[in-house]
Amino acid sequence: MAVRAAVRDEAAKPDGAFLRNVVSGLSARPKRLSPKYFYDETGAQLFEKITTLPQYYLTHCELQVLRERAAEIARFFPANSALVEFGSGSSRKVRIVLSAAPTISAYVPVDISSEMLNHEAENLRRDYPCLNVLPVIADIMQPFSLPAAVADMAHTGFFPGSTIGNLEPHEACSFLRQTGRMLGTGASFIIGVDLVKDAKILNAAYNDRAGVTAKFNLNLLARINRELGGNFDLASFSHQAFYNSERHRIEMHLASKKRQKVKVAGRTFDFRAGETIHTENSYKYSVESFAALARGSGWDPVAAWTDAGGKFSIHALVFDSR
Ligand code: AVJ
Repeated sequence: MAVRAAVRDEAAKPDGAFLRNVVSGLSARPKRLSPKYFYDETGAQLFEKITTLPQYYLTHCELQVLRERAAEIARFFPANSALVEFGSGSSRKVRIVLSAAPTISAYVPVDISSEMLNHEAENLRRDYPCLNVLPVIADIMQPFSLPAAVADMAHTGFFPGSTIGNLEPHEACSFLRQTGRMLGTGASFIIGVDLVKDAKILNAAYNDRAGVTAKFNLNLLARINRELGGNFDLASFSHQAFYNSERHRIEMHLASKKRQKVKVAGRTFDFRAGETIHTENSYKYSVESFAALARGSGWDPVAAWTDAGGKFSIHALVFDSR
């Protein structure tokens, strides 16, 4: 109970970091905003809807690999170990792992969005009564402490969804190093990584016909209006997403349809017609290029599985701090 109370207090704090990111990002050229702020309650719901779209193959393919390889993945969870999930969101994927690996005695979901975190923690406590569920509200890109209750256990990281693709490759490298130090020598890490593929498939996944991805992108402006007193007119910005093949990444932007001024927290920002705010990168790797990145970050890539169509990969890494 004490854990849940602490979690609620943390969530009530106004997020000064969000204001700072918005002011510095809208003052920069080109303008940019961090994708971690997509996930307020509305954004998290819109993202869940994206994962059900037929064009958004990432989730379907990753679930297929998790189901097919659950027994092999379960071997990376030693007896009485703790599973630490980075950016947990909905618990659909971790349930497959928990059901296949009864050796897991503690589950530490880490997420920046507290609503979903607490809700999913409740459901998991109900469905896995022997599991110690210890949620942590934190920005996974910043160092954070593991709960004291899991300090002496073996740790296995779980980072599904290709969220690591939001990072620049050099940032992914520092993230992996930092995570290795936190999980400890001998720890394993199970990571979902989206693969480079035909640009048509990639572009379709980020430009769905129902317009949910557009809503998800525009919700960032709505969130600025709600939380930071902004006056963005959502109708005068449009969703843009395209594959940048030189850099192996999907880029998402919000483009101003006209010349305009927008106010946020008492400051004015000017937009040229067509000027964009860069809101997200989603890097794509080959199985080999990701294994090389892991190797360069202190991890041994020991296994990699893909779905039948070769669209999505799950890697198993073991930390070896030479
Ligand atoms: C959650 C970061 C993996 O990059 O595919 C989905 C977010 N953005 N549609 C991704 C997202 C647009 C997603 N990640």
